[in-house]
Amino acid sequence: MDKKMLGWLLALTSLSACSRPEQGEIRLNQVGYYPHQEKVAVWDGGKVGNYIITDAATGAEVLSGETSYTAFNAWSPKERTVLDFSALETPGRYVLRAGDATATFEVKEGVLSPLADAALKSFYYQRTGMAIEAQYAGKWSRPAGHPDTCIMVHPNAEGPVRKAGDIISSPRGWYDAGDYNKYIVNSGYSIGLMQAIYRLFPEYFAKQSINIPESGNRTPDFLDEMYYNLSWMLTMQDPADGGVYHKLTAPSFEGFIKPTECRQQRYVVSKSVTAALDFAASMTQASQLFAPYEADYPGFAKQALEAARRAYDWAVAHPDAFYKQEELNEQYDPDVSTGAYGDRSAQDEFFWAASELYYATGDKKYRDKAVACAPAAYGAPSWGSTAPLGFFVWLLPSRELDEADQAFADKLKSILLAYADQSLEGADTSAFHAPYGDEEGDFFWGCLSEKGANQATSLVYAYLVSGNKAYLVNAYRNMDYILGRNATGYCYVTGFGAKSPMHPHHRLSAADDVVEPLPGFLVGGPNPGQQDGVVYASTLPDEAYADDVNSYASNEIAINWSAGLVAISSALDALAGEL
Ligand code: 9MR
Repeated sequence: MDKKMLGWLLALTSLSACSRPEQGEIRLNQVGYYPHQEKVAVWDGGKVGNYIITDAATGAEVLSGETSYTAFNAWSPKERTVLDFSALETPGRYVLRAGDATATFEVKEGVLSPLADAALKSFYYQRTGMAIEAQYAGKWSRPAGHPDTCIMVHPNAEGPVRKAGDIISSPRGWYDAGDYNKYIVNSGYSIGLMQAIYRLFPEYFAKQSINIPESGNRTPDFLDEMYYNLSWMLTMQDPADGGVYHKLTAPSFEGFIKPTECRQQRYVVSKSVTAALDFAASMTQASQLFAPYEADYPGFAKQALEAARRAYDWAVAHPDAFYKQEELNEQYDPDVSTGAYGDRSAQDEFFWAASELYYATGDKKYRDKAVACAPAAYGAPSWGSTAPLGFFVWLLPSRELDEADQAFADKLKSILLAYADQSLEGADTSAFHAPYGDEEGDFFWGCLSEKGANQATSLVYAYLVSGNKAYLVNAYRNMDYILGRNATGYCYVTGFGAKSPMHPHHRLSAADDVVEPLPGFLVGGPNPGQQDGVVYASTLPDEAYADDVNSYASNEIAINWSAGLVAISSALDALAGEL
């Protein structure tokens, strides 16, 4: 081959190398962006050149730009490149093209409204003891299951009057998760988190309509849905001493059968200090929030506060009554192997309950307890860590405080803001451009809600008490992560986005005859712990996720995780005008 030909050949090869598009995938928020929201996508495939955005209908180019930065996570060999197209503010449907990939997205006012509605509606689908009718549930209608009118008092739950084997009625309420049991700790916490957000944006919730049987009454649908579970919770209090049963459960988890096919006897099981306090705190909130709705719920506000005070007093008298399933199983039959929601400290529950009771009643004994139990640091709320809900009641923007209370609230505020500042560290240059998802510790059982959503809700609170917009911007970033800008490319809410979970560990979804899972549920998310023994496609912390019905450690749904989704999607939808 002569030199000239060799030159041509070399030129040709380099030309084709240059024009070969980079291979990778685009990860973005599959639900969409508000017009004035920061808009970022991530190129998952190394470095990439420029991007272009075209109108999905006409194909006309509307924006092109250069990539912003590339980043790695310590645990992953993958390099990611961030594309910022925030300049695009005109509502519409668009195609983003980079390298060899395209992704469609939407820019829209009210873009999270359908998601916020669906997240709240997911609680309706979880209702026990009533038929879920087609006019509200469409193809997901089902007959009533678990009436729970013949519940046995477990030998470990005897009280001054009720004895082992007695039968009580404890109907209504929500199924906890993928299983069919009802747990007070998780119920109280879930309602508490959602009601904390309701308090911030009552006008937002007053307008919300989600087509449930109570939609025609004068009470916001949000409160109607809370009441369905609160009314069950009231039945879990022993009238003789005010103590609250930890859970209502079958001895073991049911198989993947329909609610109507379940045959196990159900029991109320052991009173506990954490159940009593989560009950007390959420009932106290409810007593305030339902007060304007006496016409629909006569007497409930008063009843809720009385029940709360009694449960709180029981907790004060039994501060060490922790639920210890294994120890109980050694002493009593039948053994119970369902969810434990066990805890080793009730200080955070005391702080939350006492804070709520002080706000509702002004009684100083609650204030003293709240001050005594106040934590020195802040972490995102979860079922086992309820102190943040106490912060929220002290820092309620509409609340008026005297000087001493203001000084205490200011201390809490500085603790919350220190957490918020720390959360933001590195977020601007992280691989997925969000505070969440940049640390190995961000991935565990239930992480998407307990860290992703609840860190964002904490940032929303930090924004409301400080006015610092950076907190708000970063709250939306976590939502982007949950809705698709992440390492697996899943939009982790059922029924939303181009790629979402189809096989959640959810008995109601798996045992019905509908292909699509019930919509509006946020799955647990990547969890390198893999406690379910399922083989996941990847063991990298942020990719250890399996859309597999057996994967209860990464792909279950649960009311506390839905509560996190209700909280953040509603808050971000309510605050979009402030972007
Ligand atoms: O959310 C709970 C998680 O923090 C625990 O690590 C896990 C194991 O104890 O249990 C989770 O809660 C489950 C509950 O015990 C039973 N219903 C399903 C819940 C979600 O997996």
